[in-house]
Amino acid sequence: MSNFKFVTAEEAASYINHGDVVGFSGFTAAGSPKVVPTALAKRAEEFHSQGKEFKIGVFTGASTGDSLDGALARAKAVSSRSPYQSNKDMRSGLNSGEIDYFDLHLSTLAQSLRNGFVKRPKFAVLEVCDFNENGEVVLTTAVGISPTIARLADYVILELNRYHPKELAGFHDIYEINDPPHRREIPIYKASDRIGIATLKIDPKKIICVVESNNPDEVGGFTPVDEVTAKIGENVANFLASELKLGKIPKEFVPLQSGVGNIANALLASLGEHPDIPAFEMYTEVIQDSVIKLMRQGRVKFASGCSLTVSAEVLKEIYSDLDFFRDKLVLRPQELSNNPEIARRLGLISINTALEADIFGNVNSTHVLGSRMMNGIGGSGDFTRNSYFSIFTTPSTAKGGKISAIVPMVSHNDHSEHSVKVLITEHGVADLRGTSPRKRAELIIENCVAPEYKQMLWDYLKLCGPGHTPINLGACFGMHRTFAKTGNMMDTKWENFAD
Ligand code: 0RQ
Repeated sequence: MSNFKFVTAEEAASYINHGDVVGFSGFTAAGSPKVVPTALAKRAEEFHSQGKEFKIGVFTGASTGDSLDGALARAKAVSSRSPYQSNKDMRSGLNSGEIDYFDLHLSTLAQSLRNGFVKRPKFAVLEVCDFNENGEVVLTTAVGISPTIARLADYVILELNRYHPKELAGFHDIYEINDPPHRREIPIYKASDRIGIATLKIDPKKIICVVESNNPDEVGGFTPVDEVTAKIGENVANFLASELKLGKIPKEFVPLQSGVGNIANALLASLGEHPDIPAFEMYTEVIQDSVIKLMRQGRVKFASGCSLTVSAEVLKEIYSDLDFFRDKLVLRPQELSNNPEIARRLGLISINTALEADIFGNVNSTHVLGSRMMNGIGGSGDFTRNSYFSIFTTPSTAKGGKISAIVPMVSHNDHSEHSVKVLITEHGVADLRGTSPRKRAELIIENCVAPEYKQMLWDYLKLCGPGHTPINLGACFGMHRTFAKTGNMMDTKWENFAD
């Protein structure tokens, strides 16, 4: 029997007060606590109904499930939030200005907390599947920032989620890097290297209570591959196969990083099917359904990640055959899964999704029309700048063709032209390596833009004067401004904007 105090979710939530900063485990909806944050949202609503304030600061690994971000945002219980979210209620809260949201590269959050650049959490709420009296806990489907918040927080609340089997012990590689000036190299030389320990060691005196639960991760399913995502996947796979043939990728191949979402899931499936691409390894942050399927087929040999962001069916499959996956999967803190040093050393090919790209290869991953936050930069910047080479994919249009994903100038810049090496849409590939801005513009318009927007972008280019980077300052946001006015970029008339 445990010495730790078992309490209800409501009692655990009652320790947390207005103004506190709370760090939660998890990365995406995988491994994030469920019952404590929901009880916390209820507590906030009770306070609000009595006319009292109740808001907390929230740090997580990345996005979370609805019972965390959704419940807290709907209860208006969040004063600040970082680093990445994808919940519609949280998104509304931060876009309305009600929640102070700040976005940062996911690999940097743990050190920002340690350095005191951001507020230190008073509480850490961690989802675990096992623990012992010494405070050694087994995390569940993600590691995220758990090692750092468990060490920095004054108090730790464990959410013991019995949905996850104790046998997950051994899947995690827990390691925290030293801070400067004592930092050394991180001794990961291949995706499958393990450098830490399997459990997270917490000072048992800080564990104030344990709450039992039995809830699955709230990972949404993936939409089936459609014509556009299939074509993007095929273009990426053919491009990598030809790079391999040309000797620009070592014949043993290099590990892949792939982003989050439906496109990323679909394109991995295409890579797996390509006959000229050898079985490969992943060094990535989010391990999605397609990776597990490819592992079964022997096409993915090993996956190192920060989270198992898989659908309920796929998680069941993993849990029913843990021994098969034990030597093929490892979950690490995001400080390691997304670490620039390791991305550069292993020579990752990074593949992430853009919201929009411009004709020079600058990429916007985060803001709709320059001002509305979608999810956050996530790990895309950690990998893009430090990879062997970086690829961005995007469908060439959005909102039924009313938006061209390729524009004269991005309305927000997350990844500059210096880091973006290859742009791929369903129409083709623009290999931007070693090209000038003028050449880039030609390659992108010719190869990647949707046919209905091609002439519009060629016409834009004609409006641009001389100079290293052709630009018309009056017209460069003409497509965005037209969309804001009429709801359709196709209505753009350059004479309304051009200098
Ligand atoms: O809107 O949901 O209303 O239909 O944006 O677009 O095409 O479904 O793409 O789900 O793969 O997400 C960049 C957001 C893409 C994601 C982003 C609208 C479109 C749709 C979603 P609806 P899709 P995805 C590692 C890597 C940043 C973090 C990252 C992301 C919705 O990939 O968050 O890369 N990336 N992390 O209609 C206006 C445009 C648009 C547009 C698409 N140009 N203008 N709306 N949409 N293009 C993972 C982690 O870091 C955890």
